[in-house]
Amino acid sequence: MNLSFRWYGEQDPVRLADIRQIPGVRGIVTSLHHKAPGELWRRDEIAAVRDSVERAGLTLTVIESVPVHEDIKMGLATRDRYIEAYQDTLRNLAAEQIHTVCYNFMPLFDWLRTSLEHPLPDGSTTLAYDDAGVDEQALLSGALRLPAWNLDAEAEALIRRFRFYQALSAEALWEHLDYFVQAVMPVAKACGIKMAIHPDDPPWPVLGIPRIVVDQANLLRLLSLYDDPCHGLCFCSGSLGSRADNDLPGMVRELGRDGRIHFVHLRNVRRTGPHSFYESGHRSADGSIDMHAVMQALFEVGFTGPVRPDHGRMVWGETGNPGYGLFDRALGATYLGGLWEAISKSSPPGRA
Ligand code: DNO
Repeated sequence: MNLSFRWYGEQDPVRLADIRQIPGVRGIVTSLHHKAPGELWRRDEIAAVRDSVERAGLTLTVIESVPVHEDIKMGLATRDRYIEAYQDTLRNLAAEQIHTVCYNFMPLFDWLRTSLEHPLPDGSTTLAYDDAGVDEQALLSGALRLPAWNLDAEAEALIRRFRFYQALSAEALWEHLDYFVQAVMPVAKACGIKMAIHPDDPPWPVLGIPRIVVDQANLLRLLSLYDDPCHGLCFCSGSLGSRADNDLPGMVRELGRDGRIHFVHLRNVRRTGPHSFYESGHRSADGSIDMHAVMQALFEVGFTGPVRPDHGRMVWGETGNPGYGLFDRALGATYLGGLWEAISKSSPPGRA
């Protein structure tokens, strides 16, 4: 397991030098955050980010993400030009020795929460979601924003896209995803890049907008669209685990046994209803997910790739990007590293 940490670039209040001091963390997960979706990433721009990570004594393990332009998700005629840019960006990343790329296929909003400062009894705050609290107005007016959203559309275009997706069937979204997969995976395969799709978060349709990367059946369907190891998954325990019917260790065993899990996000959630949850601390005891069982399954399928502690709570008065402070994610990293050490040492030699 290659313990890594997400860094939002030079704008991130968490510095590479801080990350370097977290026990066991040597990998960095980042992106070219200044680039708009659909824009080509040049080699010199990629090299500059990689070099700044390396100067800090760390290694750039994963690009999260190369965002997929909305026209591709909407299946518009203009998508081909953005797909070409995507293919060239992958070639440039490979030429700069970057071999794992995360992306998602969520219409418009990427991960979504209804509260960014949900108070916990210990005095920390966390991110929370409740279907009942999703406010269409707040989403469309820009009153709610999360760091992952690359909304390049003006208000009017945003509303138009929103209505477009509400009228789009899940099957049509599958077709758009398939079109993207068929165009991009041969390039990824040829240049030695592992593509890791992130599940939808939350993993169900929101406000009538379809979400399809949500459970084991759909993940298997997705993998079968292009049956090659380059076309794989980012297994995110927090996203998938916000649904009680997702058996996470079972999913790791099923989806990971042929080396199709390329990247893992580990965090815990406390489910508070069928479509509501808050993000707890990483420990199994704090949320609804048995983190030990998930890691045991990863160990058993021989997973050795990059893992990052995902979101953290805000603790000790820290402020910063929602979910992406330093302190609680660092606690998560040491906890996960400890679990992994215990699992590896208690397993018979020869296993993973
Ligand atoms: C949230 C993240 C997601 C993820 C993208 C991948 O914190 O896990 O925003 O980066 O969905 O494309």
